[in-house]
Amino acid sequence: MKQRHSPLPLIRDMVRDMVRIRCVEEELATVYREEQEMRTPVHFSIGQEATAVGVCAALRRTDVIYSGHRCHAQFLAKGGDLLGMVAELHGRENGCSAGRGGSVHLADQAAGFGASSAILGEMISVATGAAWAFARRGESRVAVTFFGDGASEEGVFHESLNFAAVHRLPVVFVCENNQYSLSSPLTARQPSAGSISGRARGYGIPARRLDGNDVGAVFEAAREAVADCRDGKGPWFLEFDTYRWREHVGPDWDYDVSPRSKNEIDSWIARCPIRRAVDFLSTSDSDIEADVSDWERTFRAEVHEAVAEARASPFPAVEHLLAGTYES
Ligand SMILES: Cc1ncc(C[n+]2csc(CCOP(=O)(O)OP(=O)(O)O)c2C)c(N)n1
Repeated sequence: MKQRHSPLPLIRDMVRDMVRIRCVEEELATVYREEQEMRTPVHFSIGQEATAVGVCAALRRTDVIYSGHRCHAQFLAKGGDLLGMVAELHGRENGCSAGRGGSVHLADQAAGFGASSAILGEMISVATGAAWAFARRGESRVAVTFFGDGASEEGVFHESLNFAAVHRLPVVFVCENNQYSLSSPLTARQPSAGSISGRARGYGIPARRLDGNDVGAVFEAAREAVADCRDGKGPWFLEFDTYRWREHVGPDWDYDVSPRSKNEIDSWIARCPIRRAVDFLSTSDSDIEADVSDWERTFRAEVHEAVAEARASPFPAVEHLLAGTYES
């Protein structure tokens, strides 16, 4: 398939980042199934890596992103600390949320990953508030919120878009439209007329709907949106069509146990964002296939080291149970 023309070294870097995320999630899925060490629910983004990587490649470290339950890919793409994430999934004290939050409550302020939350749509409003703060303080920073097609059905989605449009806030709304909310397909939940990005246009927000498995196209769209936000011409709305390969929550495949048929899943696996970008590069870059294999070895070893270190780390002490809560 055709790839947009971002600079080739950049596409190479984005391939490396996507491979890293794929390796981290695949290895975590394997050890999750084998061990009972991780007691957090996990929502993997395997198959959706291009949206996180393409958008984050257009951001500065000082820009801040917010996400929902399916947040590992964005956390890593923004530069979040791998051990902090893996230890958090293990409920350890050195986890990025001190072992209190699990996989749906990641945070890394130094990397510009503000927060994630499993309350559907919640972070859309928090990102809008962060963008308001950036604008009021005159800071050249952009807030980005990632959410699914299901979250666009929450009331807070509409309130936040309207508020951002009225105040022209530097926020990019990124909808990862993976076609399902749990096992409920988009076609059964939303009217056939119109689209999610069309609703954003209804609030006067410029919006684009693109192939979310084309990392170059994702990056180019994000770059334009982020530049406009930095110039005071925000907000922007980007809807990316993509697909998660595994079950909604958990490490397994869900072939034929939901409305998602094997044929449908396989047709999306054939559109793998990593394979597509590698195929595109390999016409002019004879080293890319070998480099991908090297990266895979390196990243799989890296995540195993992080898992071992997390498991050797202490759980939060009982006497610190209330640390970080309003009561303390
Ligand atoms: C306010 C709220 N309502 C319902 C849920 C239950 N819930 C968790 S994930 C989910 C589906 C989310 O679908 P989508 O936003 O498309 O994201 P995806 O899981 O497909 O990435 C629902 C309904 C929730 N967590 N919060």
